[in-house]
Amino acid sequence: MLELKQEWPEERAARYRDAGYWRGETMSGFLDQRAAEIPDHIAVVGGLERWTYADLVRKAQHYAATFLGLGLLPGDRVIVQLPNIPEFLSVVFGLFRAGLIPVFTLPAHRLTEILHFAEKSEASAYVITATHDGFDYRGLAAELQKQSPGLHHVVVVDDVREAAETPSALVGLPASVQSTDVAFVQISGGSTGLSKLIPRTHDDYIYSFRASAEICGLDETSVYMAALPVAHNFPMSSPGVFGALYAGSRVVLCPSPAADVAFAMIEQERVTITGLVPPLALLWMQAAATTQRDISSLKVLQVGGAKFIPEAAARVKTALGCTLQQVFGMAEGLVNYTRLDDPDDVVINTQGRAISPDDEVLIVDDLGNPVRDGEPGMLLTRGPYTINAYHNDDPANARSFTDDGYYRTGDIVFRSPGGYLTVCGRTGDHINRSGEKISAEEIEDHLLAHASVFDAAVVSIPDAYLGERSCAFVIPTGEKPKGAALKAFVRSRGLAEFKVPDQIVFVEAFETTAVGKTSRKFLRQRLREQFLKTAEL
Ligand code: OOB
Repeated sequence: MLELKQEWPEERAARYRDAGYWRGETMSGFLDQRAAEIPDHIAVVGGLERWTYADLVRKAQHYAATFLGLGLLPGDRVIVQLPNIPEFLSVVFGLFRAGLIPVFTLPAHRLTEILHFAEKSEASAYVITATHDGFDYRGLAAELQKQSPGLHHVVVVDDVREAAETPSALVGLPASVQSTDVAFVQISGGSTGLSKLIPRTHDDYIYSFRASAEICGLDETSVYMAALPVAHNFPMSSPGVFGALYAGSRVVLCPSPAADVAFAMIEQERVTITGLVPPLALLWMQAAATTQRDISSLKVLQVGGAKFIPEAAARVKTALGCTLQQVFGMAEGLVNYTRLDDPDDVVINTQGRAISPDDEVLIVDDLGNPVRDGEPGMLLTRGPYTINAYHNDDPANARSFTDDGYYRTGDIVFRSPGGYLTVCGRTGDHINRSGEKISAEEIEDHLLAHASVFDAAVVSIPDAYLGERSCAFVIPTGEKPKGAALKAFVRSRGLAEFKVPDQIVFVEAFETTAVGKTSRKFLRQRLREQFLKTAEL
């Protein structure tokens, strides 16, 4: 099994320790500490469950014992595909406690994606809920096991839930877990081809959410609600459920980000802070005008994952009666926040500034030379919680990191005084569809697998609601297939629904100058421009 690691050059690691960012804490360790300090404080609310910090630790112990009882060994990787239910936390903290490595996936992922994660991570177990949103995860698990022989165990939380009520033997933290070890694996947005695996260490991740919790003013009186899928880095750690637990706050797991469901939760639990992607923020603002629910407890609405346009950002305070916080982050590390006491102008027009004084942010032109403040350029970064390598992916590492360890974010930004960043666009060819990232290349490859597709190019098209939607330009081999049939074909390849092209446009040919693998980027750009020109007519 290929070792999972994430290492910083010793000089930088020493600096981060000296500065007090990396404190030697572990995921299991911090939760135990909180449970010792405030055992009876409510930690997690969701579904019909309401757990104290002591309950959460006990349930995590039970899961740790369950996993080790299956014969899993510390260091083994476990794919976790769970929605926003309390068991997400008992399972994940159970895995941490057992020294097992969660590999986080989204509930929307399907066979092709999970198979890829299972193979890349060499996972030996898969944790699911039986069904969610009408989808049968047991069926997916059965199919997965057929195709991935190394995946020996499937744990369905519905089957162990009842047993979790009975106290189990206390499972100690395996002595082998160090704060410099990889704690879990996150999944990249996948700008080129398939998603990459992002190993994060206890030290680096805990620093990012501890500092985030401070920036967001969380304490034991705060109530953080996860409305977005909790496996995503934003609701997980910015400050997310982990930051909230670190701060001794209450975590509310909302089963859906729909305004009616979420507003009921806000009213019931007196939620003080939550995070959304821009399209949902627009819907919430609309719904707030007529809601019967009392959402006055909400003090902070975070918006991130995709660009929030200033016109919409300016309306948050009046529409929802709370402070807006823009969040610009990435699963690879760097997270920027507007601060809660920033002037309106900064909160509305920028995506915030980095968490750490030691986040090194470089904005460079095509030749790699730094640009002046106010001028757009490519954002490169390194720091105490930004990774230095993806797992098991040399080509991606060669592309994504500079020789001196900067991560090429692919984002085009400009910097204003005080280090605030405004996102203007990106260099990569992915579609940011309502915060969900779709790799153009990945979808093109699926389209090309269809017998009637001679060539395909997938591009992002501006969309008033989604921010961007995906449009596939397709050259048919002979007779034109139906657009709906092609969409169904992509869906049948076992992909998350959000990756199915929103629109399919058939064309006879691509400009010859723009064809060929190396000029794919140019082709996509030309197609987008032509589409937008005709759309304006
Ligand atoms: C978050 O993480 P990822 O890994 O799904 O996506 C990262 C990318 C960024 O490189 C950028 O292209 C885009 O998403 N992005 C934004 C943005 N926040 C993220 N683009 C414009 N404005 C923003 N506010 O999306 C993520 C991770 C942690 C916290 C928040 C978001």
